[in-house]
Amino acid sequence: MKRVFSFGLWTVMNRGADPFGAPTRSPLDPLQVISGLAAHGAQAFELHAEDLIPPGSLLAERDRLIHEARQRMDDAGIRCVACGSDVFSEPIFKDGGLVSNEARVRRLAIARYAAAIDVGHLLGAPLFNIWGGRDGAEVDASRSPIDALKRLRDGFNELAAHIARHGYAMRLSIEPKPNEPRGDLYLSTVGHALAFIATLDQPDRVGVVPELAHAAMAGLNPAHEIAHALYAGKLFGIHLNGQRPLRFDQDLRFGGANLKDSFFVVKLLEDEDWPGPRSFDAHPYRTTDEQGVWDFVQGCISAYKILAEKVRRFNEDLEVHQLLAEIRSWDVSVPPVETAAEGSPRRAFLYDRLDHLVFEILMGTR
Ligand code: XLS
Ligand code: MG
Repeated sequence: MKRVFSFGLWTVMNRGADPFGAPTRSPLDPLQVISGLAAHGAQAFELHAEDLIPPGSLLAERDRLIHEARQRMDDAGIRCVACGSDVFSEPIFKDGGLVSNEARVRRLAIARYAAAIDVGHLLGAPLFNIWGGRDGAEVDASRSPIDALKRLRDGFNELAAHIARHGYAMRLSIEPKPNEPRGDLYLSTVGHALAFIATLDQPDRVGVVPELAHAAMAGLNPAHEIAHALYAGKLFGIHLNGQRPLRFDQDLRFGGANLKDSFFVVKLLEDEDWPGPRSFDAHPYRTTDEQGVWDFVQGCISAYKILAEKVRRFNEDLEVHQLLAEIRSWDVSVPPVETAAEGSPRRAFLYDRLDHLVFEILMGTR
C-alpha cells in the first residue's frame, strides 16, 4: 500500500502567533502552499474552506480561487482529502457555532458549514471534517449540556441531509477535543464522538478524526483512542502531531514529543493496514521562519517514515517474535477453573524485556 501524506493548509500557513505573542512569519499564499506541499513530499492536503476563500467572498471570486486551486492540484499531482470550515475564529461564533444559544447564530453556522461542504465537493474532498472549536462552554449555567447535544445532533443531521440532497460522494467526521479554546468542549474524546454519532439520522455517513494532541490533552493514550475508532469502523481520518499530556494545545510537530506514543500510533495504523491519508496537523515552531516551514513539512513526513521502519523492525525482530509467541501460547492453554487460583504455574511475564526491546529499537541500538 502506498502511503499518502497530507497536511492541513492551515499548518503551513500558521504565522506563529500565540495567545501571548504576535505573528513571527509573513503570510503564505494558499496556492503557493498547495504547490509547496507537493514539492516537499506530500501527496494530499486538507483545508478549511476559509484557508483558500476569504469569508465574505462573492461567488465569482470563490469559483476563480477553486479553479486556480484545481489547476495547481493537477499540475503538482496533489489531491484534497478533507475540507472543513473555520467556524471558530469570528466573534459572531464566540458562544458556539452549532450549539450557540442564539438560533440565528446556529443558522449562520449551518450555512457556513454547508457552503464549505460545497467548496470541499468542488475540490474533490471525500471527507468534511468538523472540529467545532467554539461548541463548548465556560459557564455551565448558561446552557444545559443535553440541549447542546441536541443542537449538535440537529446540526449534523442537517449537514448530512445537505450532502445527501446534493448527491455528494462525501462523508462527515467529528474531530473531538477536550477543551481549548472553550473551557470545555462537548465532543471531547473519540468515545464521546462515537456515542454521539449513534444518535444521528444517518450514522453511517459520520465518523471520527482523532488527533494525537487532543487525546494527550485529555491524558488519554492516543493509540487506544484510535483503536476505538478503528474497531467501530469509524476511523475516517487522523491528525498526527506531538503534545505533552494535560496541557494547552501545543500542536508540536510529529515526533516532537511522546516518541513511544507516536510509535504505537504508527504501529497500529501500519499493522492494521489503514488505508487513509497520514495527515499532519501541527505548527512550525514560533521561532521558525518562512523557509523553515518546509523543514517542518519534511520533518513530519520523515518522522512518520522512520517510525514505520521501526515498526517493521519490531515486527521482524526474532526475540520480539519469541516473546509474542510465548504470550499468545498462554491464550490457548487455559487451566481448569478449580486449579486456576492456587494450582497454576507462576507465569513469567517478560514484559520488562519486551518494553526494553521497544526502547532499543526506537533508540537504534538494536
Ligand atoms: C484544533 C484542530 C483544528 C482542526 C481543523 O485544535 O486540531 O486545527 O484540525 O479545524
Ligand atoms: Mg486537528
